[in-house]
Amino acid sequence: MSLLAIVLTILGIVALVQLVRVFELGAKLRGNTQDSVDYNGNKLNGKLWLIFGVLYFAFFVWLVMEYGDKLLPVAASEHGAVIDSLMNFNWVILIIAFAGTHILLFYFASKYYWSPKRRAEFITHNNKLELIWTTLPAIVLAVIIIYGLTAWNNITDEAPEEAVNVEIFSKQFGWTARFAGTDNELGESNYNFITGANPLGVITPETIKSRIEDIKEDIERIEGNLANAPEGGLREKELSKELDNKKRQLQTIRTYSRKNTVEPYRAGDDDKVVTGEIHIPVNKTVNMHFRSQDVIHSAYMPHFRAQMNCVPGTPTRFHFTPTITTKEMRAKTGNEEFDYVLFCNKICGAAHYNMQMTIIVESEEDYESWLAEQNTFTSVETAENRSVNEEIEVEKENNDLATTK
Ligand SMILES: [Cu+2]
Repeated sequence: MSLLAIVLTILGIVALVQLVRVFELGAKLRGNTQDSVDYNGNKLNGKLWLIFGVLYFAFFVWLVMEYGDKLLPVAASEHGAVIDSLMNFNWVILIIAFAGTHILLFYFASKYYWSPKRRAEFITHNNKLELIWTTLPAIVLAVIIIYGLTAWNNITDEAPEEAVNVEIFSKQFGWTARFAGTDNELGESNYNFITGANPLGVITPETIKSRIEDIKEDIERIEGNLANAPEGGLREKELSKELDNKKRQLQTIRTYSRKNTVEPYRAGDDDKVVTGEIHIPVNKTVNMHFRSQDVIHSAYMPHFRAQMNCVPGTPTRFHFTPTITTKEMRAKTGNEEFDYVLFCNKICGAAHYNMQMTIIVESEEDYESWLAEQNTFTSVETAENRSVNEEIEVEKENNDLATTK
């Protein structure tokens, strides 16, 4: 069937070419050549340009009226208003330039169609014109860039001290948030500490201890397997490679317990780890810190006019002040189901569409009581807490001994 289709297509093209040749031959016999330009035909084309121009602008106006409100939703953050006026300012300039150039284009095309009564003027150079069309765009562009840079510098400035610190952690495919707790300080974190129970790799004296224990167990297991593996085989090679990796990881984690005091790692103790839905206070600056476990994601919160890439190995941040609560927004939009949303704006893999998180903006009191209900990071392991400090000290001494040896 496909062969038949190909043959038919080729035959069709050949027939078309022959048909065109017949027409050309016919025209030649009648004494018409393509070179001769017809005055009436040109005049008609000129008029058609004008009609096309009118339809073109009518289509533009229709597009704006039909889809104008499908652009960004209502801005719900302090700097959102700045971004919107910057955007509108650019739109005004664009529309003036677009309308001006296109009106002239259609007007000239319709007016200066070919006529035997006039000759085209031959202009090689015009200083005045060159000056106008170079300086005017230069001034307009300079204004746009200066306006834009100033707005951007203000938005990306340092967050104020009292800002609420929240970490947004991304991985394929979901978000996990961490709130700094009562000390408003996010505990340190490192990927070497990521486990099922500690998905964000937060470093606390407890996680240092349990990680060291886990890895020691792993090493013992691998050493046991290695003893049983046939000598010189592939299995032995793989196991010794795995053993090297584990030993290196242990070394890295031990550097955290070797520091003079483990107190700095107490900041992570009261951190709250939240998934699914986060709450933030209205009219208070939220300083978001972004991390990624695997690939580049992009945290996008269109209502807050906020977007920041989440890059593995490179923490990023963005701060903003929400100005409208979820409740107010529901009343404003008349949509009882309205929710602020955080979603991934980088195609990061098969379930990219699933990377969404609801954000609830509420009064500071509501936010505080919500936060109090969330689980503290260490609450799961509190039973064996406090005595850990001493154990880590012992571990530290052992390490020091091992190093001096
Ligand atoms: Cu993603």
